[in-house]
Amino acid sequence: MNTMTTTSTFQDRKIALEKEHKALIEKQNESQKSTGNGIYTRYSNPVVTAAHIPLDWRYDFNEECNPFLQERIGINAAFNAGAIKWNEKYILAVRVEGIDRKSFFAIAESPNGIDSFKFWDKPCVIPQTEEPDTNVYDMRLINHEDGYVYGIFCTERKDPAAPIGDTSTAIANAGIVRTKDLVNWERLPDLISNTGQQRNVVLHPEFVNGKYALYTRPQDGFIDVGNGGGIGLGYVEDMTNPVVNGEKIIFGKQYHTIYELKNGLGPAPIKTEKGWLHMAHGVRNTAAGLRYTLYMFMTDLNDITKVTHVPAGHFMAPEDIERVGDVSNVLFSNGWIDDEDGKVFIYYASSDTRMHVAVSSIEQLVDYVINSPEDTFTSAGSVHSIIKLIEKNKTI
Ligand code: M1P
Repeated sequence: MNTMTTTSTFQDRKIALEKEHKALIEKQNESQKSTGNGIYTRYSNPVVTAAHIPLDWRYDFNEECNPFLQERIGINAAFNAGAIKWNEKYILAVRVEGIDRKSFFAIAESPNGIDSFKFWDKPCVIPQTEEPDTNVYDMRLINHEDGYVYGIFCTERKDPAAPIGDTSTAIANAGIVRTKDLVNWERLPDLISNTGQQRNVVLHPEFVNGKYALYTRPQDGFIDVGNGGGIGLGYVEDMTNPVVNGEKIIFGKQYHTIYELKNGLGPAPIKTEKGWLHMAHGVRNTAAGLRYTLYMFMTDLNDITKVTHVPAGHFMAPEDIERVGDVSNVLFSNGWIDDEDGKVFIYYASSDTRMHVAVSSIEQLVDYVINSPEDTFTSAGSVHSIIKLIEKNKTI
């Protein structure tokens, strides 16, 4: 072995890697310069990517063991993050996916919500139930009025009923953890519902008639929702025995909409003076595969089962580089932060690959949800909405 060469390779690579990583973490973000739609402003750079993962999670820095300074543990993607404001910091519970395809959660924090996201020292350690999770992903962080921060995520295990030779059919359910410090996570039993598999389960932040209210997304199969689907709502008496009762679909899938094939709630809703503000994803099929876009709706403050406003179509769809990734043409969001000054940081992932931020405000979002025309479900209806707007503009 040529010691001189390997030593210089190791040192040079270490310096270069550290420099590159530091520059990435410290890179400032800028709002996009286009006029935009007046509803939100996108920021130019992704806020978290696989390259943001700390180097010591990936490299063995002992020169004797790793003379070429090879990456020993590869990270494939960093996406679908839950979000919360915590001790004045903007926190993301990121779905980090290794090159071994396993996802796990890791906390990244930023001082301003738009850049400088830095991961905490180690990924989150999620205790197991008696039936270990094969894969976990898409955690929603909910600051519940009971004093706990809940993390509701998808847990996936191989379907024991899958025929021999079928090595991919799985069963999805909602896993539940809670914490008071975002470091120590108490695992509670997985959700118990009688409506099939579950993904995109979200806890409402307030008690409803003394009960925990959970938004669900029942589905018959692992990918296909089948006869299931839609955003459901059910009630749990005790989160340590999370049996969902009275589950009802409050927002179903519908023919010829952006949520024709399936939908699922994003983060926990935000309470506003006009109603609960919701963001969800809608999925439709195309010749190029599934297309995931984000949409918004509002529910009644006194009856959270009642949808009061739904602007037609998507609120946000993949653009430019967002269109491409491991699962292309996907926008997915399970985290937002409503700040004390009324600003809203919308954290969204593109194409199951990276995280972005767009900034809006409660005022802008409520205006959008209440004053945008609803879907008429026909082309003639869409034309009617446009003509109505043109005529209105003529009166100015
Ligand atoms: O690949 C797109 C998304 O697919 C699933 O979402 P849903 O259950 O609504 O179809 C999830 O696996 C999600 O993580 C992923 O981003």
